[in-house]
Amino acid sequence: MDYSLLWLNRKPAGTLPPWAGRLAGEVRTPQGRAALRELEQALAPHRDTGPALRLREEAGEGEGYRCVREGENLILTGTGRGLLYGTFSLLRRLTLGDEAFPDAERPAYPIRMLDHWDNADGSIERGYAGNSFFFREGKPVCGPRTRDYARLLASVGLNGCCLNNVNVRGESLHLLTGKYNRELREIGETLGEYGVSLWLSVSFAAPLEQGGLPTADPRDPAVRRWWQETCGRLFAAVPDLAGFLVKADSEGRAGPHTYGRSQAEGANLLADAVKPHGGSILWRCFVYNCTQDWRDGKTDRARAQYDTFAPLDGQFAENVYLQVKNGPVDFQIREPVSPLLVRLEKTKCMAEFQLAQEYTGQQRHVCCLAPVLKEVLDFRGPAGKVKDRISAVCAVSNTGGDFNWTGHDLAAANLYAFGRLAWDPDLRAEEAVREWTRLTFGDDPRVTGTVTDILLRSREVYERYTVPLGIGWMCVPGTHYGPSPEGYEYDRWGTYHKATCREIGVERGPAGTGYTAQYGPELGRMYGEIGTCPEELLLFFHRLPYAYRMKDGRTLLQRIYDDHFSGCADAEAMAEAWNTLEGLVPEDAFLRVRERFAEQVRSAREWRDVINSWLYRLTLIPDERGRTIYL
Ligand code: GCV
Repeated sequence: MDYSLLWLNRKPAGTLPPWAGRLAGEVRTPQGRAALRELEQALAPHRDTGPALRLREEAGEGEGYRCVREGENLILTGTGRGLLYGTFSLLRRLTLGDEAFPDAERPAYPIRMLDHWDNADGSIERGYAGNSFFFREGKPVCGPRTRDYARLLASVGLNGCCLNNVNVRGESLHLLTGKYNRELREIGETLGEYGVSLWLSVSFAAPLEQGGLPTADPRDPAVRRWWQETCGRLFAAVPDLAGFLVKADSEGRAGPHTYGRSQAEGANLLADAVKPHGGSILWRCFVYNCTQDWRDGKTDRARAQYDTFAPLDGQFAENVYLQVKNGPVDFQIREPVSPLLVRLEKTKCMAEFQLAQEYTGQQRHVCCLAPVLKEVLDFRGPAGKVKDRISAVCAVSNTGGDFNWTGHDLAAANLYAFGRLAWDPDLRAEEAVREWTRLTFGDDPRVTGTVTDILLRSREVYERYTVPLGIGWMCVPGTHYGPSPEGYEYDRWGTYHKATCREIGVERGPAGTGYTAQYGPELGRMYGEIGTCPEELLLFFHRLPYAYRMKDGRTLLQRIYDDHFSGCADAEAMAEAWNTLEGLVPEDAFLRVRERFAEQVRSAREWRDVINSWLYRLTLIPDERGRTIYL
């Protein structure tokens, strides 16, 4: 096989419970059959009589399962999908040697999915793990890898996948129009066997681009008819299709604003068209002015999404989910939680994370994002925790056609942890990471200890040697890899830190852009006052002089210098820690990760030197500890 099965490589071993020797069950659906097949493959049953694992399939739509002991038998009950999740849960627990099966489990959200930014030509926007396995030479493709991908997703509880890039271009535009219905149907069925629904990104301008209409105005009856007819044909031909993902009025893409209409009018147009087919619309909130003038001190990109969508709360159709990036700007290593996720009351929200490490080391650096997911899910707003308020969850996928799916072997932990937390947001980040480590590398405590330690520290280490304190955006424009402190300063994207020789940061409190008010009075006050603003976000919310004293007495500048030195030293230490695992983990994985660490260390040193030297030249304030900073 030219790819790994990741955490599914390991099977239950050692002494298994008596019921594991025999399987029995009447299964009717493709998912029920898939569950039975997984059990047969993993447990290799060898008895005809005696205690058994029995599957009882129920009718219905649910995804939960129940597990009870009857004498020496174990009975697993649920719909086909429920049986599938129950099966993977049992197998995971058996593999980990954990016999305490839960009585019942069900997922926290009905939609738990990955968004692929795959293009029809096989490339992947912000992809760091090879080419697409969904598209080759302009066409969707379905093969053994499609099924194994679905198995991987189902094994961690994920149930959806959007096949193509939200920037719908070129041949991808034809996914909507029938040209690839046969391929889509096949992919949909294959994913569907494992309970994974198929979603497609579509262009809001499709009536113009494909339909030959003069407009895509949501109020135009011909546009409405075009969407309805197109959806009628597509959903009939691709029965596993769950709906559309739409990036509108964003980064040059057309949307309802193009026609003077609201985001709600745009989303509801499509919601009406998919509704008769049981479909839903995932409508992205990533709407902001991307042609800003850096001299304009008033426009604050962080405000844009809330300003656009909050006044529309309650106006979206019931089959619309607003897809909200976890932070207000764009997947930086540290951002506050998007105010939309804590303030919308009458609209279904889907939190969007980014496993593709666009700004977090591009799968050349280890950067475990489980702590970021948890931070957002556990964040408490005025009406409760994010995890209790959202209705769905998704992440930009970090997968591609590489042997190990994620480029960096350790980046697979992000995929695993996202699935586990999407199913159960109460799980601790440490648990998800430890499970992944044990399923991937086995139970040698030297390995699990070292790998989990590397993973759990990695986000904070990356943050220190790149852009601490919430500054963000000091990366190379376009590629977003490597340091460029002023790369985005005079550009049109609205991502400025406005550093001078005296101060750095954008003031977003009441005396500045007023962004903090979007959180409501209590949180707004907390973020708006320098003394109560969490230090890790200080420069996201405030503009401060370099001489500002941090809580531990260091100056702001000294803290930034120190973070770069210590972050880089910790990256070096993580690389050394990995080297101690030679001979304890499979050699090919050891070598691949060692090579990535060499690049991470090189890049961390570059970040340290470029950022520190730039600040030293700007301020002429030396490092209090006299370390080398290049003038
Ligand atoms: C898919 C950022 C990325 C783009 C991405 C966009 C989005 O701007 O750099 O590559 O486009 O976010 O989320 O739509």
